[in-house]
Amino acid sequence: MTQTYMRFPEGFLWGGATAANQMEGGFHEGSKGLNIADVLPGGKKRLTILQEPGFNFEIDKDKYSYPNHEGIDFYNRYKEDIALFAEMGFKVFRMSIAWTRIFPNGDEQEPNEFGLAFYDRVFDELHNHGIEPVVTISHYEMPVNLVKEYGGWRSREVVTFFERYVNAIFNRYKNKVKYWMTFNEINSGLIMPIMGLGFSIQKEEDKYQPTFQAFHHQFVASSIAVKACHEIIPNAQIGCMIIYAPVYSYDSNPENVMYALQEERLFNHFCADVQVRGEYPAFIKRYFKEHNIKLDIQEGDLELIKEHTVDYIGFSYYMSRTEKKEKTELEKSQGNIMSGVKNPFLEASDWGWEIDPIGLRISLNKLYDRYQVPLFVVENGLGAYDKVEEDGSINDDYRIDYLREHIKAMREAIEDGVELMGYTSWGCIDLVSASTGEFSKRYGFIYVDKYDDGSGTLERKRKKSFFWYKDVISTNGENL
Ligand code: BGP
Repeated sequence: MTQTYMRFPEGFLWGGATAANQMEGGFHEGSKGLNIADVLPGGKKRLTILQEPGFNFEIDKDKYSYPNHEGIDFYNRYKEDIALFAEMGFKVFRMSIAWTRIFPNGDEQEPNEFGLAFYDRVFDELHNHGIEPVVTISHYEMPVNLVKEYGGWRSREVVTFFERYVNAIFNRYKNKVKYWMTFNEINSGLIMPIMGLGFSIQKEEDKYQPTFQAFHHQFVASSIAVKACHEIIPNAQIGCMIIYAPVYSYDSNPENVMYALQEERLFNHFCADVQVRGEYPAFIKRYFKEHNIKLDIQEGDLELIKEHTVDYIGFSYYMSRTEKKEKTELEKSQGNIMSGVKNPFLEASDWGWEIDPIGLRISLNKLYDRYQVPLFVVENGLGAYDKVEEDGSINDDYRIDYLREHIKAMREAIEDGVELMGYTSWGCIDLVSASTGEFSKRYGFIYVDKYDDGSGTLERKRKKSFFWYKDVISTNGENL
């Protein structure tokens, strides 16, 4: 019997996802200040810097001139890019606002008009094409001044600066943006504190007290944003955003099953529990005790967190993770930024990210079972090396295969009863990789002529997947 699939629900939000620091370029145009991505080197050493203790931010703006400073020059080419998204039929476009365009140093009293005006132009252009923006308020781009002067999210003062920032953007864009998200991949602070929490760990012990204090500040900031958003833009929806990678036990040894459960709760559920359920879960209280973590919680914080929970969960899904309590160096998976062991049933991308479409169905079901709020897959995709043929075509069938299987998995999850708002695949146009700072790790439907050594014309070209995705959207997921 052939299986018949339901269509995706009417109004399903198909689109693509990006982040300001990875695409805009124009890093000092419009009085923009420096953010974290502006002072990180590109290339292989970036991942080590992100994960290992000891990095010091330098505010030498000329030291690292590539790749984030130039990105793909969306700052000047946004009209052309948005026209291409419209050609694919995008209903939504996920992007972030660079905090440093609005408050260049983060701690000013008044917002920067040039920055505000830039996003007005982008939102207007999107609306001209019938595309709704989905905006991440903070996507790995904290102002460097807040990192240097205040210690990033370790400092309570940063909550006040963030409040000023969100009030400025909600008031300015209240008639232009209906879908918001607070912090991109907030749980990334557990594995990449520089990106997630705005500070670099100097020694192993920093993984505990300062890290979780910084999380607490972000949770308070997130609730302040949710409250302000609901007050200023009553018809808007605001979500959290987490990395979700279901954790499988390597085998049925209860020791490993328990270990996988603990890793899953800490990495996948801790942040969502606080932001969606509005309270610190029981398991984290035990973790705090065992690691001697004592949070400085001010009066009213817990009430604020309880009362102002998010409307939906946005999450990124790239891979699953397989865990074992004791693992040898040989067993460890290479490249999976969340660590774990190799899963013998899965193939991996060229960067070691294990490809697991069923894992997306599992993730959607686990999240929905636990939280019962609408879900939004706001990142998913395959980073791959692309080749431009002599006739100019780019035949990225591997990307189509990856996306097709993940879209099928979403369709299954919808059949399972999951409430899914939409799907914005990551890097719908090639952009700078967050973890490696490389250009050669491409995700796009649109190829950008730009290379790791900084050369390239920045010309845009439609890949084979461009036409495929266009068909997927126009048939609301029927033609895969
Ligand atoms: C997520 C980030 C994105 C993005 C993506 C792909 O973690 O939210 O910013 O870049 O992963 O990762 P990478 O660029 O490292 O391949």
